[in-house]
Amino acid sequence: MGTFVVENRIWDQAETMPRATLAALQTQRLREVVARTASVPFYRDAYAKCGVSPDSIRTLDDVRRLPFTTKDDLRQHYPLGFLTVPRSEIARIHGSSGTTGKPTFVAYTAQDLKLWADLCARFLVGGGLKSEHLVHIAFGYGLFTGGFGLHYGVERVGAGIVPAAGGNTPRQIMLINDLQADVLVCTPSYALHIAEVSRAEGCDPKNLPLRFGHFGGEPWTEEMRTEMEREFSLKAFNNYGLSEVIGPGVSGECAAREGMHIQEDHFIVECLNPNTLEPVPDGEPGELVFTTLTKQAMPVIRYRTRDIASLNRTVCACGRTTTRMSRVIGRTDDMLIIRGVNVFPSQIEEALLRVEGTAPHYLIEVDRPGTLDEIVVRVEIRPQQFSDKMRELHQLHDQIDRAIHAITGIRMKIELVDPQTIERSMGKAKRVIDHRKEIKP
Ligand code: DLL
Repeated sequence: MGTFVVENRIWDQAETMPRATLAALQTQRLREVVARTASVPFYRDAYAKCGVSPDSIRTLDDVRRLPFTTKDDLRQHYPLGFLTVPRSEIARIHGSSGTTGKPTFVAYTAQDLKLWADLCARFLVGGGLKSEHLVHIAFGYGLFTGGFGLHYGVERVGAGIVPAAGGNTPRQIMLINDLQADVLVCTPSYALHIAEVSRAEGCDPKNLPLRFGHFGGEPWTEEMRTEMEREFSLKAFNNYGLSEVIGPGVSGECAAREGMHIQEDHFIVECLNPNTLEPVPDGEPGELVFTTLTKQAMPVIRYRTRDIASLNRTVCACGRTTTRMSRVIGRTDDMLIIRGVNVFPSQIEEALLRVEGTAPHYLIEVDRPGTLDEIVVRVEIRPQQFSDKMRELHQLHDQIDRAIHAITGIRMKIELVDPQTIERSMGKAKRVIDHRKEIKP
């Protein structure tokens, strides 16, 4: 049983459906989405190859007969080759925050936008949002799904919104303070940055009026949650999503905060071994794969997220019957392989946050100067820990070295850097620079 930190509230009774009813609904919806997507040449060809038709979908397990969709498939049909409705029905277009090349676009009909707002309302209410709250949204408003997605979710619940968007942190703090916002919505790394700037300006973040935080859009750790809750004196909730599937609203934590509830009446989730593409047992990490069941403009079938997490199908203390996913522990593509060992940046972060005196700002640089991979972790020390005593700095260095070794099993080069020297981001933090990718064989 989870420990409740906020009142347990459920937005939509669909979240508590008996599993058998849910399975029947999912199967019916799966059949419908297979029929709808057959108008997309990519799926039409793929279905012909796999020998599936809507009528051949009889049970939920039949999802495994369907073809996968990857980001690369979307790229190859740039810009809107996966559209299943006439262009005139498009109500909005968003794009994924790709760091290289062109974005991948996702289209929504008016009904998709309504569904999206409802799905965001579900996790927001699960994490304590009430109509009397004022919510400060510091996500970018634009092609990125974070700003608009959360905005309409909050609006659906009936709470007030300060659409601050990203940038100008001192001004964000002024707005939070002057308007007395109760809830902060942004990436976890930006929330920590707000705390830090507030402190630098002589305002203890605890004195900000914030009481709840809904953070998502990038990986974070339990240690970061502890840090954030201590800094701001708020309750922090995790929510997950990706543009290709709908944006934020795919899953989110409830008051029990023991995993993020996947909105399974609208998405089928699978957790697969990324190499064999066979399902992994519950509780074991694998790649999450989502099929959208009800999206109209651009449904995706078995979309490979590259996100690594595990699933938990046990019943939650909150009463929801939906499967929960763990935190995302990494991506198949930011997974670093250092001298043969798989390392996720989140493991390094976990190690750093265990050591008193380090700030949650770090940069991992990987290189291969000769034949061996070399990894350097630059980590900021806290201003209050800043010391010119060599002995203390050595001690800190050794503690970090031991913590990283204990968690990842490998030794990395640690460089302690001055406070405020690692670049801050307004959106998703950049944690890894892999110079090896620049080396062409
Ligand atoms: O980041 C959607 C979103 C916005 C979710 C705001 C939550 C809040 P994309 O830009 O397409 O969409 O990036 C999706 O971000 O595949 C994950 O790797 C990562 N991600 C999103 N939420 C989380 C989270 C949005 N809570 C990619 N924990 C996903 C870990 C997350 N990673």
